[in-house]
Amino acid sequence: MLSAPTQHRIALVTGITGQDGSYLAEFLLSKGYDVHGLVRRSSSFATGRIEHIYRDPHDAGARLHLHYGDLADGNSLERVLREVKPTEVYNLGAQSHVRVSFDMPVFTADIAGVGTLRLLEAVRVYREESGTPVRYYQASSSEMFGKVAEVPQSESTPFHPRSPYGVAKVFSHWATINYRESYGMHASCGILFNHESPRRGETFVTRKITRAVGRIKHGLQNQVFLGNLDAQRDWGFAGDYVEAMWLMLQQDEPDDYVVATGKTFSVREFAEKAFARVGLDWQKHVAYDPRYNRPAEVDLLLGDPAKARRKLGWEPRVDFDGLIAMMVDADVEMAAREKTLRDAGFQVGAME
Ligand code: NAP
Ligand code: F7E
Repeated sequence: MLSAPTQHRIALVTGITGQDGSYLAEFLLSKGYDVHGLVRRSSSFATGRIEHIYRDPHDAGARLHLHYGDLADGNSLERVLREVKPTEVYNLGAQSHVRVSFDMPVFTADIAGVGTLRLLEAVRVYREESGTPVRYYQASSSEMFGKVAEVPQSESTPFHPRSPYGVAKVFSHWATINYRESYGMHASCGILFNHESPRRGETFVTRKITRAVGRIKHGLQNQVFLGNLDAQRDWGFAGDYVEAMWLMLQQDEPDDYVVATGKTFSVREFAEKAFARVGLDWQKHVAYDPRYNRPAEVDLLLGDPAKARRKLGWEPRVDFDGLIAMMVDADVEMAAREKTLRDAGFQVGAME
């Protein structure tokens, strides 16, 4: 059941510069929130996904505020909470790449695992000291199901993570539930299955494929190297999924929800359809490179979103074909701009 807002709504979002953070910021601003984002210091700007909000001709830009802080630094979290005085906190910050988590397991555990605990603890103290009833969202992941115990996966499916990332997310998931049960915090976990968009990081498989399709179409490259084509994922659209995050925090009671489409496809099917969208045969352009395999793989993810549908009234709007069309079309346009730059003598390239 939706609870009516009783006060001016202020959201604090960690991971605001990421894919989900950018869609969530847009969504919350459209609902009238003041949105505050935690950004970490780096030598170049990481704000490309939210820059357009500042250029918004209406007042949304004025309601978006950024604060330096890091999930590795508990003091910065405490300071930002005191400054912002949020009514809702969305913890989306993480080292979110599964393959990279095998290369940087301790860092991944520190940010995606212990970082959550630092934030929960800072929220607990802030809430007790200020008497403000803060609501908390935790970005849990279908990677927690890993070597799946059943198909489809629901809120009651046991976890069996297969990567340092998945292990860290299980820790965060249970830490969040523990704070809910120990301190009566309104803390909810969204167990989100893979969700993508034109803003998806370029090293995740969907975006890597659609970037390659755009660049191959415009003659900027000829091949893309991929790992395991047999892996199956339940892929949705990030713009749909951030609404589910918000809905969880509008309920009277905190809870945990699977957010998914209820359909699964292989990496091979994604590649086939993405290349077909621009009239290309994927088999002529996709090559195998074992470097992209993982020490332990998650073979099949398929979510059961029945609880989110029933209790939140949430439904995904974009299907698999719609997602591929949206991503390919955006990346074909991006490659056209790259080509113009290349033809004008600038160096352009894409990271794998
Ligand atoms: P993303 O694009 O990789 O964004 C991650 C965000 O976390 C970025 O804003 C990043 O900042 C920030 N971050 C990284 N290290 C940090 C640190 N030490 N302190 C503070 N912030 C830090 O990820 P996403 O796809 O938007 O996913 C959002 C969240 O949902 C993540 O927690 C992810 O693990 C989880 N999740 C994602 C999916 C999915 O399919 N997308 C599914 C389930 C769960 P920089 O921009 O500075 O790097
Ligand atoms: O891999 C296979 C790979 O990196 C998907 C994160 O957002 O979703 C994401 O994690 C599949 C895997 O996403 C390549 O082996 C083949 O089976 O796009 P991905 P992911 O690992 O599922 C979950 C829900 C999260 O929570 C994470 O934060 O594709 N695959 N060839 C490849 N993957 C990549 N990245 N690159 C390849 O070349």
